[in-house]
Amino acid sequence: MTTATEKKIKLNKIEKAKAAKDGLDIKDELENFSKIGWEAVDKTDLELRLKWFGIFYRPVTPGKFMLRLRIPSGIVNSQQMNVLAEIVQRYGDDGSADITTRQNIQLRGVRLEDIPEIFRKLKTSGLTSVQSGMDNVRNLTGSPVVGIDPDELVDTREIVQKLQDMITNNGEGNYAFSNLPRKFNIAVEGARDNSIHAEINDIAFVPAYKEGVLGFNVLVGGYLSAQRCAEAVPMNAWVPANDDVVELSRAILTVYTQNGLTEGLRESRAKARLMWLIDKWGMDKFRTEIEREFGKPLATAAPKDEITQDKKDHLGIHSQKQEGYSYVGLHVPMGRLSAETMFELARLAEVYGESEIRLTVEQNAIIPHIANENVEAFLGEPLLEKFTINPSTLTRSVISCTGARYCNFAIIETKQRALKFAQELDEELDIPNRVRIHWTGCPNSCGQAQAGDIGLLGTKVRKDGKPVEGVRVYTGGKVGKDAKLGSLLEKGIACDDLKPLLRNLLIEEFGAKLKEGVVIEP
Ligand code: SRM
Ligand code: SF4
Repeated sequence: MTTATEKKIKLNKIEKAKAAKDGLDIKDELENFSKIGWEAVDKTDLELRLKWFGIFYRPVTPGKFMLRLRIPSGIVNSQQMNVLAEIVQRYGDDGSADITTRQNIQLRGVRLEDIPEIFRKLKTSGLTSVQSGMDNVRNLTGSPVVGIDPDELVDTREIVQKLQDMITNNGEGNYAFSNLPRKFNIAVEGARDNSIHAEINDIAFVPAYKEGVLGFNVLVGGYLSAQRCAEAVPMNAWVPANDDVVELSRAILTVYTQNGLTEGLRESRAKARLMWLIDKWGMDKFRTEIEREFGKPLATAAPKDEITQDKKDHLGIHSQKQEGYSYVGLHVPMGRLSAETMFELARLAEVYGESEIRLTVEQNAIIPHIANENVEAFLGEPLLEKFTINPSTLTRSVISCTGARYCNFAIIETKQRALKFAQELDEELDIPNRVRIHWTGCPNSCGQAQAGDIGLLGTKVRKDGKPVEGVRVYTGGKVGKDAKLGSLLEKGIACDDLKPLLRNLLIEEFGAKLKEGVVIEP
């Protein structure tokens, strides 16, 4: 075997750690970690390898871990939600959960000593957190209204579940894909509104007809990062809506991981995402290599895809394709859940629906399958005062990454600030249409600043000679049909000075008007 040294490849630090011991190798040590306590765990196991099981050491809250689940297409049942709520409840004020920008759930406050028991409970309820962090395939996204959307083209649930089972070896961990050169995002869209943000996924399957058969065109290489943001590009491939989606994903992951070393992807973390391989090879060679691994000829792309709608946010009451039933989208401020609200979501899904809750990439929740005659009673439930169905314009669409409260990469606090700005500007302005403001605490862009109508990305700026929390401002991000990334408008403004800038932007670019009686001091 040719070693990295022979080829004079300088592995980066993370690659060296993975080569020494795969993240999945600590599976049998978790029980022991729980006994010896987090302070005694080897530093690399603690800060790195635990992430292969979705367990994130948080330097901001040492000893209180974050646990990232996998919730394919954001579909969770009430029994599972109750299990997650119980875990969070155990940690009192430290316990909470977040709905993430990949329609996933992360739990906060988790103690290492409880992990074996938590994992037993997750397994029994059909959940897993395996390979949800670091150089693995992240939560698989899909339409949050899959199977219930009257405009749906493909019901992708079975495909997405099979994809997750292939990637994670049915939740047991899969060494074939546990040492990718970098993180990897896959999305499978069955609706017309590009609810998955196809353009920012390493692989995105978007619905398209080929010779009258419904399947998917394939986009590859999309990602956001501190160094580079790239929109996914067409691979000139089409697959039918069946197991070929799983097999093509397997082929792409295999080619990516097996060529990582020789093609330089394991040298610099900043140049390791799939797009770098595509750049290096060119699309023709990339496609040929994938086709070889796929084991049969790939059909060329359908001439057009079926993404014909603007992106929906799914809030409010909507008719389902099942006659007589509705789904109701609830606004979860900043995606943050407490044990109490999680129990309530589970209860409402049981009482009014079919024990199912859906999560969205806008960090909100949907309760589907409510008989139309029960919708009114549902709307009267106390939880709907907190998680409303029609929040004011900016509050409705604001999303945010974790930020400084828990994330050590954060340059600024995000969630509280995002909500406050949205609420205050909603008080001042009448805004005719939705404006999606995306906050992200650092250039990693977990809050997808470049996808927002307005994107705010945390940075440090100088004010009165001192460094203070600020943001870079992006505008022009478009989602849904003809999605595109936004561009930089302002390279640094102190958060304290941001409100007038946002107000002016909303007035000049988004048709907002000052509400009657509102006077702004110059
Ligand atoms: Fe992210 C790293 C949170 C979606 C790009 N992301 C992190 C870490 C793990 C850093 C850390 O160890 O502290 C953050 C954990 C903070 C915490 O305690 O919650 C973190 N990312 C998040 C979440 C929770 C943001 C949110 O509040 O919703 C999202 C979890 C998704 C999930 O369920 O798996 C999240 N991250 C994203 C997205 C958006 C997306 O996938 O649509 C992106 C941009 C898209 C992409 O990846 O191409 C994103 N996160 C990053 C990056 C930059 C990746 C790169 O190639 O450079 C990092 C840093 C890294 O990987 O080195 C990062
Ligand atoms: Fe943390 Fe930065 Fe991601 Fe926000 S964007 S969660 S601050 S890594």
